[in-house]
Amino acid sequence: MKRFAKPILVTRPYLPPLDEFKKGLEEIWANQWLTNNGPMLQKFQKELSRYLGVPETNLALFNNGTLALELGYYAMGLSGGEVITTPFTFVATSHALKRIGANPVFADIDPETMCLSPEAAEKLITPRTKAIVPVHVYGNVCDVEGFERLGEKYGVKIIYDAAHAFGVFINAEKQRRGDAEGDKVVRGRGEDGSSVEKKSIGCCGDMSMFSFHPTKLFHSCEGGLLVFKDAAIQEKLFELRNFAIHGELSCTDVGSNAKMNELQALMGLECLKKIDELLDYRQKIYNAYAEVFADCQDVKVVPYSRNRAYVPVLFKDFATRERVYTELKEKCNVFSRRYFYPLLTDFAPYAYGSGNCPVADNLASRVLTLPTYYGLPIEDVKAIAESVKEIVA
Ligand code: T4K
Repeated sequence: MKRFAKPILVTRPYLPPLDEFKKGLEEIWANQWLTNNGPMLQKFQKELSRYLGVPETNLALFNNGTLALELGYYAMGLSGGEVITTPFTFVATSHALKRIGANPVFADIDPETMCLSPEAAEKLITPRTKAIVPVHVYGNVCDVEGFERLGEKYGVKIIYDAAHAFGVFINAEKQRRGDAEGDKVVRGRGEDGSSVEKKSIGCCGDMSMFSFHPTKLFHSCEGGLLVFKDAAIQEKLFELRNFAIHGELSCTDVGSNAKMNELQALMGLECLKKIDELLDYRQKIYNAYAEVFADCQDVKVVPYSRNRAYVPVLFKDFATRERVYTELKEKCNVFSRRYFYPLLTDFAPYAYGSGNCPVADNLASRVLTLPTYYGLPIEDVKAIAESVKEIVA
């Protein structure tokens, strides 16, 4: 079992070449403009529009994913209503609902994709339901067609937490919006990781949120992006992210300060230049883990992430998962994470939903996410996988 001299963390952020970043800093210095819808932010928005194939009118950038969700939920009118969501996610998905006075209702997940199950969600729809919030957890794609059907049948909004799904593209013909809004077809990746012509996952449903936190495969130091179907909502979102003030004399709503600043936008622009390489490297890491685990019955690699944002593996039971987590740390100096354990319903603010999601409960107790990031040597990946095999043997 290999013990690494330096700790191997579950993830490390990609950092662009410092000289390139400095050129951008010089531009910011020359502009003497640091935030409040500056030129770097405008440039970032344009580049994201091009990369995702979504018109600029259907995007809004924020200073982090959590506030993007909060203001997105608010703008979609979810306050005071019930919202069906998954307990198998990061707390931000639900915190943002609670903070605008919406009530999260937890439904179980699909045993394969680990994303919210449309069938389980449908059983919980009531006249008070205003929306469903599925999460493309780990970059695994939800049953977007199933949720589209629910949205149409019950007249509820479908808002995706796509925090993990930047760089995920799905079949153009499956997109609700098709080519009607002039979306460009851009480079994406298929289920086997190959490059294909597809369109952004962010185009599904009424709204999607991508997180640009440094623990994500693509980041802007901190940041969040909303992609929405109805361009008319953009003005409201721009208003809400800037206190809902208009000039010096008017304020029309209870807005927040959720503006992305110029340094964040610059980091995002520099990382975006490298996105294909970042995605390709993650695929190589995934392949290396999958190859080592191929002959091991006791470790199941979850294969569904399209962007390989995370490498989740499942063990036969809770005790084995806990042993692997601890021994990797203590014997190998490798820091895996138990994303997403405990379930949200095991946390005090959401304990009212406890016990209703047996599939999520089971998977959360057996899952571990292994280190993956740009630059993690493939031989280290193989050594980590071999250690895991030894621990479970
Ligand atoms: N929805 C979902 C489904 C999400 O997963 C998230 C965030 C959100 C919404 C909200 O989006 P944001 O508001 O964050 O944009 C992390 C992240 O803080 C969080 O962004 C992320 N999900 C969540 C899944 O993971 P921690 O507490 O696990 O992060 P931390 O600080 O322990 O970092 C993880 C590893 O990365 C550590 O080993 C250290 C390393 N690291 C971290 C940072 C920040 C670095 O090497 N460099 C760094 O700069 O929550």
